[in-house]
Amino acid sequence: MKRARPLALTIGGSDPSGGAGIQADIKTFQQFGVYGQSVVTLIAVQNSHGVSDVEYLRGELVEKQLWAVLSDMPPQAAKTGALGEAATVEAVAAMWKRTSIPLIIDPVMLSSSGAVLMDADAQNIFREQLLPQAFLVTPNTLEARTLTGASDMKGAAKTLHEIGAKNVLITGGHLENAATDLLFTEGQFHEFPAKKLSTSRTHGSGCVFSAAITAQLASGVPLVDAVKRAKHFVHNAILTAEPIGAADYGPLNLFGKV
Ligand code: PXL
Repeated sequence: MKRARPLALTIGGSDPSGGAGIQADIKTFQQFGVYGQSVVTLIAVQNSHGVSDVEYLRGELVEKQLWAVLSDMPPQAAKTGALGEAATVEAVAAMWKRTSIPLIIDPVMLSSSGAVLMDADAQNIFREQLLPQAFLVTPNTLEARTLTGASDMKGAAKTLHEIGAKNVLITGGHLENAATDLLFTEGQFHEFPAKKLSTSRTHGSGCVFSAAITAQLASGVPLVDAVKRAKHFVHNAILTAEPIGAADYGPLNLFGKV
């Protein structure tokens, strides 16, 4: 019998310009041959110039969306992006105690233009209730530092693991000279080196990276292979990005082959 198409869920914010947030996640799921689902947590008003406003949806509405999806068509893997406020983090954390679906957590805190996508109260609940349920957490170097206080990436990865994340991937896109990612899994570090690309067309790259991993985990790909292939996908998507939007901070090419 033909294997059913995998489903993957993203829980995050809407980026109307289509380059980040749930829009980027669903496009990425599609490229990986996975059926995409989305639970919306907040609406960001943004384009290539940046974020000009954000409205958080009620935690109760997020909870109802989650239940609508999980009670009817549970995905094989799910990811979180921008969660906004504490009630939303609590709703996701409470729902996840009732499931065994692998959760990939992209701890989005700020947009590149500085909009608050997870407020201060939410960060504490996030650390206490959600992070311990992560199959994988994918902070960039700045988020890793904010969450742990550690400035060395190996130390930060170990701390995130001690908080309870099963696996940790610290993404290196914000490093100065290289874009080396660091994975901590099964007690071992794996480094994924890459040249840093000199472009500002990187809007949504963190979302796309974690979505590409989520899609593959939904398809049964082992973690290290999933990270390797996701990195390749993001690298090519940045390399082949077309000019979209008036400002320089444009989206990736999300039509790339896997
Ligand atoms: O790239 C982080 C991110 C995630 N989710 C939403 C965003 C952004 C950045 O702008 O707007 C909705």
